[in-house]
Amino acid sequence: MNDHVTYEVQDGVAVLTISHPPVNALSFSVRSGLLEAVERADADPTVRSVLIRAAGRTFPAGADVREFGKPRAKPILSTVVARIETLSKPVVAAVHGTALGGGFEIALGAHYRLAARSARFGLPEVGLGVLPGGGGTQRVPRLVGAGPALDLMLSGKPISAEKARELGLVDVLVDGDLEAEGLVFARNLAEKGDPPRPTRDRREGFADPAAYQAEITARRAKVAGSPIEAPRKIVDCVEAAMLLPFEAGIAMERAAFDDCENSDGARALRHAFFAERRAAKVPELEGASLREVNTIGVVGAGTMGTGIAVVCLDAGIPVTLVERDDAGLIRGVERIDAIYERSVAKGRIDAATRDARMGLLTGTTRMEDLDAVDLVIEAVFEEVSVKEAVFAQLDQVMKPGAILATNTSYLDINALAATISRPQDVVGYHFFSPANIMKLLEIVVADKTDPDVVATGFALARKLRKVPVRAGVTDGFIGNRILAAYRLAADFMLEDGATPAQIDAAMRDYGFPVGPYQVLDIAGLDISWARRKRLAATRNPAHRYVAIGDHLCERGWLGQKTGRGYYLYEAGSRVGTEDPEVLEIIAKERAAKGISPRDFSAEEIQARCLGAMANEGARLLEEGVALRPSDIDVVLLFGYGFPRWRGGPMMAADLRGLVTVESELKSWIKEAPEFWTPAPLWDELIKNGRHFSDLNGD
Ligand code: T1G
Ligand code: NAD
Repeated sequence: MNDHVTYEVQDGVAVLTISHPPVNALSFSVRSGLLEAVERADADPTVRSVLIRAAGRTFPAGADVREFGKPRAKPILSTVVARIETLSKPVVAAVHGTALGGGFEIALGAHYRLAARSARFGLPEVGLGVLPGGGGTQRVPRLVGAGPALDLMLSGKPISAEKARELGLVDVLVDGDLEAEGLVFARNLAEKGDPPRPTRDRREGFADPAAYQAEITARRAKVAGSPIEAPRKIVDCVEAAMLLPFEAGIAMERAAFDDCENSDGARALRHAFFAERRAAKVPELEGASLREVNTIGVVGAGTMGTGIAVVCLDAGIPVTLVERDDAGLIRGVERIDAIYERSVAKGRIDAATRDARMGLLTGTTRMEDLDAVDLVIEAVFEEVSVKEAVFAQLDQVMKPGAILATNTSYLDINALAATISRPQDVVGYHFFSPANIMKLLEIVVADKTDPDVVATGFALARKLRKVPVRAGVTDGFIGNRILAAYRLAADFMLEDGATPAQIDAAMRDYGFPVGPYQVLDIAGLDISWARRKRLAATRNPAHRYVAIGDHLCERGWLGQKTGRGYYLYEAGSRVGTEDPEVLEIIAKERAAKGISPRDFSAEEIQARCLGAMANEGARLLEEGVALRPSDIDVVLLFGYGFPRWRGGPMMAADLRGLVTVESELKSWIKEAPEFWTPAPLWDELIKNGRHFSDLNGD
């Protein structure tokens, strides 16, 4: 036994309790403690049955992911699970919380499973680029067959205890005291002389071999195109479960796991898992006292204001929505209502929930009605004068200590804060469109922002089920700064010979859902045009500038909303076709600059776009706008569709090799020195044999 696994015999039942907060991850110490305890129970003559349970908030939520990528200390999990399974006395697992991955596999090693009705069971390993490695690919199919087993392993989504009971993965649901009921159950087994029931010997799931194989064939076709190996390995292992002897299946699972564990995809997905959690750890949390946020005001009921209002209402927070006039207000409330109608129609919520949430919404055209709210989120037009006017009004009406947040995409929040009497209460809450869907929330900290205001923002983000990332003030904060660099790299290639379709296809191949020009047409070309016009006065004339986008906007071609942008759109269609007139405009630009067009391979297009993003990321780190590289990755993963299995631009640079990426940047310097010159951070890391991930702080 050790600090993480205790052993106690109660009336003939050996109670093995796992305790390794916060989620009882199956670290080396837990595995070795568990194996020792199981061995002891088997040898202990006073023991007639065994109960495995966990202390704290959950049964083990899986292997300790922090141990991945390192030499694995023995015993490995499948050894522990096998020892539990082959015990000569019946073993009962009592599950509460989230039994995920290795935790679920421990329970499958037991002969009987009791679960709190609120418990959940899942095999999320695919989300980490691996597969169940503790025997799950061999034991689950034995109980439930190929279909449900592959649902669990390929989706990675947890199921409820009821569903697990229905499938035969759980024997008893418990509403009362789980430990007490577990003890009684284990004691009764001994008294009745019920034998161990090794899962490896179960065959309920193989009752219909033809259906089983048909499921395998169908799923194999579905995962054939997966960018990572794990889904294909999962199907192979589940197939083997019915075709091979148990131990051979286990060996195959082990080999498959080892193949995946250190793949780039798995390393990137592991990085994303911890990056998301690390982003919530910001210096302002230290010693912070959170401000109460029980009521929220939203000013501006347009695209963003309405989405933000829905996010708050979904979290059960009363919202006061302010618009300039009744027409704007009615439009806004109708939009919110429509969002909820769609959710009811799709069965995501029921009518009662819709009514309850709409019941928390108050609409007004009077800014004074915000005098009692704890926090206001401003989402009016992206114009300095309009925002300053609104903040001046808010400064007048809002109570002391209230928080004034702006949803601006680009504007200088320091300048905005300086226009009112309480700059310490001003912060940026940069949501992403559609705000009720996109998980990312950039919390932009201005020079005078009070640390409590920042800390309150991070706590609120959790309540709003958003992924918060801290950003400093600069034009476009983290996400839109990186986006601007990505687009500029693309524009340079457009001018030098590529087409929008080629660039978009290459970035889709890389893993983005859509390419940069498709995104522009979806969001509208006018937003970035407005930014270019705003920056024109301060732009260095020596810097390379691509005017193709301007020429399209000057013609009113603003994207899908105008039926053409970089692509042509049939009325009502969201699928663009190549536009010969756009290609002509591009050709004219080249001719005007004396550029002879050249070909770009998909690989070069991807390397230039990723190089540009990582280089801008390095600059953001040097400027202190981003706290750490993994924050930049989280922003791109949750706000810009960056493929999760690539890890984000900074992780992608690490995986590709900093020397490789830096030398590519250097090879493009002559084309636009101000843009392609590598940030000094590259050299610093390379000469010290370090990577961006070494700057993530843990
Ligand atoms: N390993 C290590 N640390 C973990 C962990 C894990 N499996 N799960 C959570 N943590 C840390 C997390 O980093 C955070 O740390 C703290 O616990 C709280 O987590 C052989 C190969 C369980 C649903 O994929 O989905 O088993 O930031 O903030 O929102 O077949 O954590 O406080 O320092 O997420 O309440 C499979 C992963 C592993 C589950 C709780 N298991 N975890 O969510 O808290 S692979 C998983 C989760 C495996 C075997 C295979 C969630 C949660 P810190 P949290 P939460
Ligand atoms: P929008 O034009 O759709 O909505 C703005 C709304 O503000 C309009 O309904 C307008 O009537 C209202 N408004 C203007 N002045 C007002 C005032 N004085 N009082 C009350 N209401 C007023 O714009 P949007 O796309 O929702 O953008 C709003 C803000 O969010 C901008 O700063 C924008 O940069 C930012 N933003 C937009 C997106 C996006 O994708 N659209 C994403 C992130 C952030």
